[in-house]
Amino acid sequence: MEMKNIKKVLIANRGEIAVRIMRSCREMGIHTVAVFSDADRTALHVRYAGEAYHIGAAPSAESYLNIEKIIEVAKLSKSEAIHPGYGFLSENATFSRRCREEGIIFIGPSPEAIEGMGDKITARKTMIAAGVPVVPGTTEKVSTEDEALNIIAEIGLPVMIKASAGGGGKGMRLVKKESDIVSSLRAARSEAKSAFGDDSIYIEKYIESPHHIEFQVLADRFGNTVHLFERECSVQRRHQKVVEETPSPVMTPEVRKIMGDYAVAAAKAVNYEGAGTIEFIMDDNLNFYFLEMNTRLQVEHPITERVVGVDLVKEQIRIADGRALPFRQEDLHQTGHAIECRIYAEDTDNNFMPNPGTITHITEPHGLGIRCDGYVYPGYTIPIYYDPMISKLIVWDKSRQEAISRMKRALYEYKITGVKTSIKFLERIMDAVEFREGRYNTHFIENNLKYLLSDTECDMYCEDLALIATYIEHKEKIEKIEQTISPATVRHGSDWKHYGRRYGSLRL
Ligand code: MV4
Repeated sequence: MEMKNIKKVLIANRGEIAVRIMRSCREMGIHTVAVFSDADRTALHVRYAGEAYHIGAAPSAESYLNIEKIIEVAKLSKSEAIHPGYGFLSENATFSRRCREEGIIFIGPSPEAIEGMGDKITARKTMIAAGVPVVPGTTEKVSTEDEALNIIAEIGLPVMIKASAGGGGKGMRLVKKESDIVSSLRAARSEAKSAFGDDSIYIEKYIESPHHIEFQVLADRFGNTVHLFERECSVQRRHQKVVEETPSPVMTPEVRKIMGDYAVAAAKAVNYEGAGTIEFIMDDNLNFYFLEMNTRLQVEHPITERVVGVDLVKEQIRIADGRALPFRQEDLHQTGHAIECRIYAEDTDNNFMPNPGTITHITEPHGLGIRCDGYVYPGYTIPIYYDPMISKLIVWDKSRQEAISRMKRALYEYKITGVKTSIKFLERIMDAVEFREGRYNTHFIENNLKYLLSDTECDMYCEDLALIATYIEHKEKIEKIEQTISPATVRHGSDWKHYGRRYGSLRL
């Protein structure tokens, strides 16, 4: 692929996303530069890159968040561009601006677009002006308690009090009772002040039991903006996504078209360039509202890549290099169904406590329709300093039901020892009736926690049943054999272990 300027990219990140980005660079003939902390000397992204530079101590504040150090390495290594991945500096307007000042291409949006969407009150105003539906609520920041009470009287309880500088669920307060309004307001304000250094707050009507549906967008600098359809991200726990899928099982072609057009309008409203995500919440009647925009590549981007057939990282790099999008909206279609499971090193039975440590053994799933984006290897120690995600397992098949079956098969094949993982928990999600029928919202995990956490009665029953059945079969075989052939054959007669495993793992 012919490039204009970008011949070498510094990846200002670690873990699976650093490896993911380098893979696309390699296919494009672009050299890669890794940066690493003390905790990541032996990490895969360091081994994979063409060059690697140490940038500081293990805590991210001293390494992956050190803007000046990373810029220094970009210059030293003669990298023309920096890809920030997700998390860390990916939505940091100062970083985007410092890159611009230093003549380094930031593979992401302008500082103005990051700031415009980072401030949620500003984003709401911009969306209202662009005609994009937002949740009913305030259009300006709420300064006084009287103001808040008047607004709440108008829109009615329950409401969400949100920090303008927040996002992703940080600095939110749900208010159900009139007597809680003033105290929640004060708590939200002081929390926002200490967390973000900005106590601006706004109020929205609370949408009960919503779906989280987001639209992927891509925009080049020539005014071409397209969407790559939706991702259903309602399977989440404490604002941490667990399973994502596309298409959304609740979406209709009509609503998809309307929401897609709004997603494009939202991106255009901030002169967006690059890859971004427009996040909506949707109620059971398919009413939807803009919530926020994520101005980065997202963790769950691979399901869109699989169903739409676009390498989002390559497009990000091409856009940042000043090239036009190679497709128009009418060229893009969804084919089949993709699901992603996030595999975490965590103890699901112990309040999902992170469980970093040394991987002793790992067998990843393979075969038709499977993608496993990871970064660990046998003997690797998952550091305590960062997010404990081990990998993302993405499957594709023609239909949703087939994709679920394939995910179950892939999770069955996935073996990790040394750390506790969320694999069993994910298997139970795939078995849950509400999930299988596509009838779930953002409360799915909390509503089904008991079933999802422990070995269910059904599991126990089936395993017991399998044991009893194989025992009976074993006895019958022995009896038969004793009647007919010599006793020496008996010991080969029954494969109880095989039967037990088969019935147990299929949970019939
Ligand atoms: C809401 C809401 C209900 N009503 N706003 C959570 C993350 C942040 N992006 C906004 N969030 C929500 N805002 C109103 N007016 C419910 C949530 C919400 C949520 C949204 C998306 C995905 C998961 C969620 C889990 C709990 C609450």
